[in-house]
Amino acid sequence: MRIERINIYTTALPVKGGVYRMASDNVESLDSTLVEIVTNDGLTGWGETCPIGPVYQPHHALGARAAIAEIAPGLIGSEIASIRLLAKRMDERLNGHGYAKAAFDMAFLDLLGQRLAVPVSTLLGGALTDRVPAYYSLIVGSPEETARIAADKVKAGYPRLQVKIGGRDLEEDVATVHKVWEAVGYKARIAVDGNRGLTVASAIHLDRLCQAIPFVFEQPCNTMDEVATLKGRVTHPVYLDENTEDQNAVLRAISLGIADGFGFKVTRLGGLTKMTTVRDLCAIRSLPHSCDDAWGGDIIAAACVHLAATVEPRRMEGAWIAQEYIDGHFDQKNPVVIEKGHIAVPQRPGLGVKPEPGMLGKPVATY
Ligand code: 0XW
Ligand code: MG
Repeated sequence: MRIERINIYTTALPVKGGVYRMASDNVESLDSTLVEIVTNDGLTGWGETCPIGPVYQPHHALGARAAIAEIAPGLIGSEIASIRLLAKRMDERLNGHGYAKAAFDMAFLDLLGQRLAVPVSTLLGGALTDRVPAYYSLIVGSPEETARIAADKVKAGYPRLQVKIGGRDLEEDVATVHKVWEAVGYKARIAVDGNRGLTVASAIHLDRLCQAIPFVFEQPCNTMDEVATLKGRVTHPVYLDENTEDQNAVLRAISLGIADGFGFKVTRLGGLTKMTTVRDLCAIRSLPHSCDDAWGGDIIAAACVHLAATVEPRRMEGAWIAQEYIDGHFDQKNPVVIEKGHIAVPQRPGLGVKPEPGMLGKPVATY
């Protein structure tokens, strides 16, 4: 099975409700890039990369497409058999830019799964479950409104909530965390996500002012060095998200003992194959983590869910997919959907999802 053609598509994913508010940025519409690999035996494999704007992490949609343009011509004619060989070929075309390579990695696995008639979760080591927990991300909002939505989402079946804070007065952040806790208590696990927006001083204050509330503190400060200074000074477990820019960053955080868990993004870490390495490193130290991406449609959602199914359930912090914040699906017959706060793992060969023919319009590039 050889790569005959690669088509690149773009599509806008507007935010349902108008705006997605985080400490680091407010976004209204996301620019997703899809890779379709067509093989000589007529199979198609899909990949996707969709940074949540250019500020959230050091990746952006135009950067993804520029990187894809460097890589794609060098893949034409390649055999889809060894994922490692294909990764090497990509590295020979371009240094770094894992978030663009991630889209190809997804498409390779999608093709290999279809060829071998197994779901991608099998290629990632094997699923431990056929249904993974999701979590709901509560954007930065007033304490009352955030608590109201939190209670609704717990009623709808979400086992975990992520409360966004930062970019405003400490008082409002503290009140929001308290109100959410009063509204949901032990009925859901809570992560409080600063999205890099807090100073070390504010993180310490928030920790003390919310002492008795059992939450995990996600990416409170901007850099890994700032987060490292929290060790021993805060009582809540600290998770890293945005700072895990590649596998080496994860290895560094684990070996320094500065992270009690992680919010992982599949494309930021360089794709599903690279994610299996950090998944296994986390397993060695019993570290919990999520299997998310910054944003994306059904292709990214399927990738996150296949991976999440391979994580030991006690350490699985959920798979976040953008469904609650976008309208519609790429795949209307087999969409990836959240039901009662959980997501069924696709059982069809490969990723198990395909954009409806023609829905993405004409490719923006073909190789
Ligand atoms: C909740 N997320 C997974 C979606 C947005 O991209 C931000 C992200 C996070 O945890 O920071
Ligand atoms: Mg986060």
